[in-house]
Amino acid sequence: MGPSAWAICSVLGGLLLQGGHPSPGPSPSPSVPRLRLSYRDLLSANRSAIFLGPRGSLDLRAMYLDEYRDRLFLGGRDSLYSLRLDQAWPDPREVLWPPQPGQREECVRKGRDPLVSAVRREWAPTVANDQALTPRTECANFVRVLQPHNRTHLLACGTGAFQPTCALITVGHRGEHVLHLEPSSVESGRGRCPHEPNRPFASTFVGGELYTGLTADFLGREAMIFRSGGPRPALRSDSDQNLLHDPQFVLAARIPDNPDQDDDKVYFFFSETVPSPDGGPGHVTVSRVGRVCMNDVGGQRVLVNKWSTFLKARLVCSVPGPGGAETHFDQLEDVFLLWPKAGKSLEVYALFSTVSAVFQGFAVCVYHMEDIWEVFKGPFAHQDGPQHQWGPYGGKVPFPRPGVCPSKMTAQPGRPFGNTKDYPDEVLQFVRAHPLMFRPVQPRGGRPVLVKTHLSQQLRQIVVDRVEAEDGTYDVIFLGTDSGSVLKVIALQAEGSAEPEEVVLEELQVFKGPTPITEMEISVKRQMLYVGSRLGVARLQLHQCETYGSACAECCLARDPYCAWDGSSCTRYRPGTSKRRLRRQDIRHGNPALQCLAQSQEGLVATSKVYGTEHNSTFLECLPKSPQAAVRWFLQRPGKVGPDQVKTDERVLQTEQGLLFRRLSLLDGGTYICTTLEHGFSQTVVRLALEVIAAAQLRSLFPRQPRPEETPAQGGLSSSPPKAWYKDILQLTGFANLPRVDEYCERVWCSSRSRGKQAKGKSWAGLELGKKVKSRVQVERNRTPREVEAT
Ligand SMILES: *[C@@H]1O[C@H](CO)[C@@H](O)[C@H](O)[C@H]1NC(C)=O
Ligand SMILES: *[C@@H]1O[C@H](CO)[C@@H](O)[C@H](O)[C@H]1NC(C)=O
Ligand SMILES: CC(=O)N[C@H]1CO[C@H](CO)[C@@H](O)[C@@H]1O
Repeated sequence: MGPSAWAICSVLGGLLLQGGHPSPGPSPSPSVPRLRLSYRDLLSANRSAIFLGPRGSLDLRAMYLDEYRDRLFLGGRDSLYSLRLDQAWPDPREVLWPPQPGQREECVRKGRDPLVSAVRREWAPTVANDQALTPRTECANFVRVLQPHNRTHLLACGTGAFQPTCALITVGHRGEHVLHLEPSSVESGRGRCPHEPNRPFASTFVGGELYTGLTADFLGREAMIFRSGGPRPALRSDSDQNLLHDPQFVLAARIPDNPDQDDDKVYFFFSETVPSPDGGPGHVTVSRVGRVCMNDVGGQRVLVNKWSTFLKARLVCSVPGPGGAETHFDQLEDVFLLWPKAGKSLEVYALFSTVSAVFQGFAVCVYHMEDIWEVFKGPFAHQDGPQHQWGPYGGKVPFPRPGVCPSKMTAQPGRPFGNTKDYPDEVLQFVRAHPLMFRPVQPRGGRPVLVKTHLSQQLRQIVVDRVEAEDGTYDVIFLGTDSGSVLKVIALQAEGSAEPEEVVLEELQVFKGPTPITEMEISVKRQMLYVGSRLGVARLQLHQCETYGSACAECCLARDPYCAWDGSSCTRYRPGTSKRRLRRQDIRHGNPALQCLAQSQEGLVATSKVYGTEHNSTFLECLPKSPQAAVRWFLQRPGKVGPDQVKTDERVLQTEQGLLFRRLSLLDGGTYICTTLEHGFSQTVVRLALEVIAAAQLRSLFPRQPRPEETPAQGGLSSSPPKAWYKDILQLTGFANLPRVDEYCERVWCSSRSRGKQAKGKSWAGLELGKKVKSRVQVERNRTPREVEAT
């Protein structure tokens, strides 16, 4: 480990210590999700629905959420789909779009096939690893562009087996559900779609033109920002200047700077691998925001048909360490634009990862668009001096200021500068030589809103919803992981603390297997998240408040801004409704003691009777809903005043699932109370009255009888009480064998229910003996089957 690696580790060590609560006892870290829902939980609760296409996998590469038409468009391998959002899911329309005749064969011949690996090695040094693993499948048409062309058509572009192709897709007017490809519109997609299915790529369709950030050649080396498709000549980056260093594009979007439409720009978010900035050896990864004017038409003599307004700046997302050293998160993973209500400035939520080989960390930083504008108004970066260090450009900056759009602002008497072709050569030369701003863009608050450093999975996608709750406005962050799950998180800014408190509300396993999430779109109107992976797409409800439980305290402890206690259940919180005063919600502190005074927790939990036998093991189950809660057991002995906390030792163990007695003693009898402590709020989960049956008493009850195998199967059992097998049952009731015990008892005893006693429970009830020997307790509680499965 080099010295820099040590620095990073110690910084993060400090960070974790600051962030974590050094609380004693078994209280897990707050970044443990409060609720984990499995793939099947989500489906069975109708929280999610999945579309994997007719072949079981779409090989999805593009997704476009069209809220105007209420449609979701999907681009896969050799196919396109349309799903309706407002009706039964999925009801798809499909268009097959394979490569043009001969293209697949040519692709294979050109070396995108493992058999021609010699050629391939020579050709593909820059091809990313994941592509190299699946070369044969690259020779297909992966749809990577899906953009609204006009009211009736979409523009779609695909890799076309390494010959990018575009076409118009008829999607019909609003309310219609049609999808077909216009054969006459098929044309080359060079510059509009990358050749490769997996290389990072961004596009946006604005003002009748498509803006793309991509590598536009077969070898994947010529990185550029490209504009095409309108009546104007296509415009591209100046490749001589090396303006982009191996960029990985994440997002492209039109963002108006001010009400003057002439000043509108398209912004690109990406990371680059640049030569070490301090003149040292090697390369470093940095994240960027870049922009071009929409009314850029290139220069007259310089930069002909090239961008004349392109500028870029660094996006910084770092955590200060104890010694002043910063830990940087430099690899941009995803960007989400949080469009404001009128009068406020746009906020840019960006998800970053570290590029360090030593540890894997992720951070979310938020940038105000105003801060980005300020940086573009600031000094240009200039490389000078003996070591070619970077510094602010100190000389005279020509007019119009390089990088500004031709508009009223640039007009001067006699020199209107109506378009970039009018700009003096001097201005174009300057922008060509100084595309980088000197100052980096700092995040809001100077630090990330979220840092995750010890995750078992990686974070890939981010979507944010601004939610109004009773005690304020919260940004709910949805993070898509590489294991097919979505984390729902809020970051609370505690008063008087620089560090935000992170609350992971839910972890939702959207896809069955561990497939990386590659797309995520939110529909605030529908309160839905559309989550895409290579396999397909899932529709996921943003919230399902009843899942948190049926008690006020559970609803309150969930701290979900979408949910509140309405007096009888945990439901969606809607600000400004007439029932407002009845609503109980406390996101900031999650303190049910204040919010749920009327609710008596003790009263809600009934005492269940449990039997155990002397000298034998027994298990008292207690599964709290939240893994964040600390579990404590108390014992109320008959005749004693108050309950005492259960003392654990070698004989009595506290496990994650409950209390295990290795060998029961007659003195263990009494009422056991399992409580959870969370945010200072104590809650009773289970009350169990344990009665210990003396060994001698049991022996006298059941003399030795034949084993179950020796008795006739089915029907023969009902005539005599099944006393015979109690010893087998007792042997089996070690808690590792539980499923088998249930199975066994089902088989052996349930057939004897016909004796007339109406059985209540699944396997034991209705049989006196069963009740007595049962050592694992099926406690009647508010847990539904899916919660059991989720734990
Ligand atoms: C499942 O959820 C969808 C979307 O919210 C809804 O339209 C549908 O009626 C629900 N189905 C059931 C059976 O609850
Ligand atoms: C959309 O564009 C297509 C192709 O240019 C054209 O045929 C169609 O009429 C246009 N639709 C509308 C509503 O303008
Ligand atoms: C009273 C009783 O049935 N005790 C049993 C407890 O478990 C052991 C084996 O673990 C048996 O041998 C005892 O009979």
